[in-house]
Amino acid sequence: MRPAVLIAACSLAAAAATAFAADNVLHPQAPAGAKVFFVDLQDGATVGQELHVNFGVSGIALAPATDTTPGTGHHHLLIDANEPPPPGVPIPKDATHLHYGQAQTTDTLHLAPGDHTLQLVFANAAHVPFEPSIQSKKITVHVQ
Ligand SMILES: [Cu+2]
Repeated sequence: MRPAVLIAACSLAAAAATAFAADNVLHPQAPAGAKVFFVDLQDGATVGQELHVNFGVSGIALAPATDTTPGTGHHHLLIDANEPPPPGVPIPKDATHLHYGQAQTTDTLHLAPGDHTLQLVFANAAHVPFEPSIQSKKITVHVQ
């Protein structure tokens, strides 16, 4: 193989590797059967303004956001969010999209009285949802 051809072949391989890495980051594939759920909070529950929630996960490994191992991720809690986050982009980080990037499985929320929706979405180290999305049912709590 002549050097020019060899270089072309090498950069093709590098491009393929980069594409694979980007694919893993922006389009992480969900293992079959992976799920997230509220451990002890029922849809329609009446709760206090200080609400302790426990996040469950099965079928996929929990890891802090600093761990970029493919096939791992962390919990996100959506509070009163209209739609689950779209695939291919990081979940926003704001008052209605909480990240648990230290692999936490619990939090204490402070909610105003009234009805609120809660939904868990699992995402990778880049905060991008898996495909298909690993997400809980969106539940409603009545806060007294
Ligand atoms: Cu995140």
